[in-house]
Amino acid sequence: MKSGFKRILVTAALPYANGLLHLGHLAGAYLPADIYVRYQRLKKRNILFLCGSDEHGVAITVTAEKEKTSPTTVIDRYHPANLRAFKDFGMSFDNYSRTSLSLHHATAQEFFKEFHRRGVLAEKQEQQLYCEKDKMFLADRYVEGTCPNCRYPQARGDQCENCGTWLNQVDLIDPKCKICGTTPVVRKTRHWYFPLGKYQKRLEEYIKQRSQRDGWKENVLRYCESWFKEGLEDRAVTRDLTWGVRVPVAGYEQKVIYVWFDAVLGYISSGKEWAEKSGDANAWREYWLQDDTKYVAFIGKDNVVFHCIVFPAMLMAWNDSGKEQYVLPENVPANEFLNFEGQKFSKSRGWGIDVSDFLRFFPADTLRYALALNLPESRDSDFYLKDFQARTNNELADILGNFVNRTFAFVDRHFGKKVPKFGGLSRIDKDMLALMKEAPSKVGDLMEHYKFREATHEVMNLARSANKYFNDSEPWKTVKTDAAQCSTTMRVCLEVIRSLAILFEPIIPSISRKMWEVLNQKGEVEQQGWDDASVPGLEESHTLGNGEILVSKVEDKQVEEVVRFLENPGVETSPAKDVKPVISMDEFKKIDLRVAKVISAERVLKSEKLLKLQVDIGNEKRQIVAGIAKQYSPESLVGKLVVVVTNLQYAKLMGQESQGMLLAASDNNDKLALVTILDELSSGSVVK
Ligand code: B3M
Ligand code: ZN
Repeated sequence: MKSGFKRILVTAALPYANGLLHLGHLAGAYLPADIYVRYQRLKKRNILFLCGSDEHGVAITVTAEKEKTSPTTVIDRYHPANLRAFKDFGMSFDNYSRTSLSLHHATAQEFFKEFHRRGVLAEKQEQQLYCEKDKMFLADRYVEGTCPNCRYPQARGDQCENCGTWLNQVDLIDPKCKICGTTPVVRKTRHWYFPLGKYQKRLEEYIKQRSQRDGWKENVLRYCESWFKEGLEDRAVTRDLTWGVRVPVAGYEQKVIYVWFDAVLGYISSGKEWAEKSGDANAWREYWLQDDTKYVAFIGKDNVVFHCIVFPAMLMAWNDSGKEQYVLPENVPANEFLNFEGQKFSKSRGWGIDVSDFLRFFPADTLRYALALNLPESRDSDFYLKDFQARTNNELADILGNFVNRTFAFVDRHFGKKVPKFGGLSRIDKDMLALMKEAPSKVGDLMEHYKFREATHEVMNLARSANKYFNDSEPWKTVKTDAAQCSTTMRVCLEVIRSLAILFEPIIPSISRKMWEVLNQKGEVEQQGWDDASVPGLEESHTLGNGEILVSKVEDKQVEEVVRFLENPGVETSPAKDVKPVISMDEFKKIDLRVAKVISAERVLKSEKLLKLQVDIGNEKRQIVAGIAKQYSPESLVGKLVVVVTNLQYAKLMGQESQGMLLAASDNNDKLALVTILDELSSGSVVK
């Protein structure tokens, strides 16, 4: 980091909560961001890492319509699922928020109101596409057509995902309504516009200055230049939709703020939420409102215009008020796209693999490593399962894993698991230590310049050299002929393992943790100092931990299994039968479940199946008739704590009223068991 900066703020694009994350997402923004942040933490920099779900916009409502459910149900399904996938992948966000929070709505409205009040926004009546059949304006993804820029046939109303152009929907060639497929007409509607054009000069200056200062990527600069060349235009920042942040202006109650206008502010809201959670509601200001913060925004290439042009312009507009001064991105290291087995990831064509599915087959770190070496940093790249297998087996297992294992096995056998002492250093030892010495600054420099592919190569190169050093030193010979030399060799090997654990931590944190454990070092590897990896740090005679397999190889049959899964995902993913559609928490909360104590039980006359129970549900007694006579004798139930649905409509079974329902589980073979409460609890306790 250049001097002058006192802290770092990192954001990674907020993924839409309208589907599951796939490997392409990881390679675009998330893995690079996480590697960068973990590296900076080891450098002991004051850093905040923010992300969250983007839960507005037509991306969400279209999915809701397709799944015949509500937008809330969609975001309540995908937000937790994606949070989980990120966690399993080892993402180390300080906060993962969601834009449906009222905290965020307030932030977005505050910006909108301020711009409106100061006359930054202009109201205009313009032509928009309107579907006469669906009787609505076709905002954003509700319309598709051919991109006027690159001729991609499925460009969306607001953006072409192929060339990244931010479109004006009326410019689409041959537009079609996404709901019914008919050709829309143009109609006038009123919207508020953000005058991007007015900011063009300042934006050009801003990008020039920052790119000189922090070295922006060529691909990002090219995108920006082409927009500037076209000339920036006013953009509508309201939409004729019901899902989103309400426009806080009289007469606009029926409209919402354009999703991109609220989404970028989601980064700020995520900071506010983080601050609230951390107990100091103002803590976010330290990062967002000081110009000695280095703000780095990680994104995929399709988001460049919003982060390099729209967001900075919005922040400039805010800062012009003289109020708080928001920090603008110092860099926007956008990646290109990752393809899967030679083709674009595509949800609609069902091509690709979700993070959560991939992680059912293989550990996160093997994926992190393979992706890190294959990041689409300057051009699109491809993920092939065969490559993944080769990277895991030939590099992670055969180079890193093997080096660590053979070193431990040797020290275990010949030095009783104790760190041997440095004897005299011969040439080859000095050379190895020199490589170790220069690694942190060499790799660190690449990290600072967002070159994570090369950084990963460099760290593995250190392991590669260490393996060669082990071979060339022939400790299996010196152990018999030159004990001091053997001791030096093994000490050097162990020191390199310690360094590798630190240097690999940003890339493969779980494997690093294991290495740290095997070395039996104090504290966590992520608490170490990056630069400490350049010098020996082990204590002589320190006892090592137990060796363990660091990396398992990927077998051919595992790859075949994934291929089979990809060909037929349904078979693997839904082992459970009778899976019901997802419901929201609100829907679940409608069911009143309570702990009930069985007071008495008897058979229902003439019925083989039914028992009639009197139960205590706290403030009242209920009679319940349940089909459990085959499994339970009446006596065995008295005194038991069971779970009863207390707000179900009463029913009559064999002439007996049942004032609730017992919860019971049954398997496919009609075996049945009552749901009971393990510990003593008072009747009427709520089950949730
Ligand atoms: N949700 C688009 C995307 O997922 C959008 C990013 C928002 S970043 C503020 O690619
Ligand atoms: Zn295009």
